[in-house]
Amino acid sequence: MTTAIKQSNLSQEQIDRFQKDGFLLVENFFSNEEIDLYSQYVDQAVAYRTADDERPLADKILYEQTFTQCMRLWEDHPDVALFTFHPKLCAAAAALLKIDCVRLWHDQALYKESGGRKTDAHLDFPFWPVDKDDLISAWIPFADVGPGGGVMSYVQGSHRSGVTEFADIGELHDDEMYDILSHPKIKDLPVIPVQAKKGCVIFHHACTVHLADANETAHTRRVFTTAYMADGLRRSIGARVDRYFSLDRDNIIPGELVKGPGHPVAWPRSSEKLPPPPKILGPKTGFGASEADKFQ
Ligand SMILES: O=C(O)CCC(=O)C(=O)O
Repeated sequence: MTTAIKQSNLSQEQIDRFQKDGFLLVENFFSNEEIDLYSQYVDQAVAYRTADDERPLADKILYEQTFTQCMRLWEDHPDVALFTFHPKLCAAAAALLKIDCVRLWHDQALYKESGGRKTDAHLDFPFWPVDKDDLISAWIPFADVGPGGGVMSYVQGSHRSGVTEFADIGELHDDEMYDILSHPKIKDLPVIPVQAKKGCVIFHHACTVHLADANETAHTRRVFTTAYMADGLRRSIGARVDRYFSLDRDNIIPGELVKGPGHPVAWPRSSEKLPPPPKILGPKTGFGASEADKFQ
């Protein structure tokens, strides 16, 4: 833990705040030079993944009107892996979760097009079929995100409310939309908008309720996110979704430990060498389930 705190450059005060609030804005986490370099890699990866899709926003399904999602970019774009497994970022995940070892859960680009709808309020944990909620996301914008540009908001302290209900984003799972902000244990908690400057990272816990505004600007809101999980989590038994691409691919059945090529150790790593990517790739865009066949 102490090495993680040191390598992440976080203070004890920041770690305590994350534990209390369920989210943490860290300004100047990356230098402008780092973001310029990594954003080029992610832009190229997203361009490759979306090259065959010429649909205007209005022709997309509601979920896709929220953002263009490209998951597991590190697997087919080795340059992006430098970002996903950035030692300072992975150490910060371990330090904030107060654990000694984290694995990668996933990375993804979330590009909210100009005119893209709001991101409905939700928490991540019910989307991810694991038995405990020791997971954390890092939300990394490639340019300033200000009012009208898809700003994120977090419900302060909601990760400690005990609420783990599933709230869908843009009818992804065809569920009826559920306004989690009106949940009796959530409705009186403060909703905190967090404007983001280039170079910052906003961390949030898997049980923190969060949402984003629509993108009313003329530009795509380009964001990369990474999620890390405590080593030792198991695939949940009786999860609401029985298919999950990265777990099915590594033959991890309910009750088994989550590990393997799709979920390598992200921190600590004994060598500079990046983990080798899995051999089978998932869908190019979207949340996906067992859709490896769609990749080609
Ligand atoms: O970027 C967004 O609009 C939503 C992000 C989100 O839901 C997440 O990072 O978990």
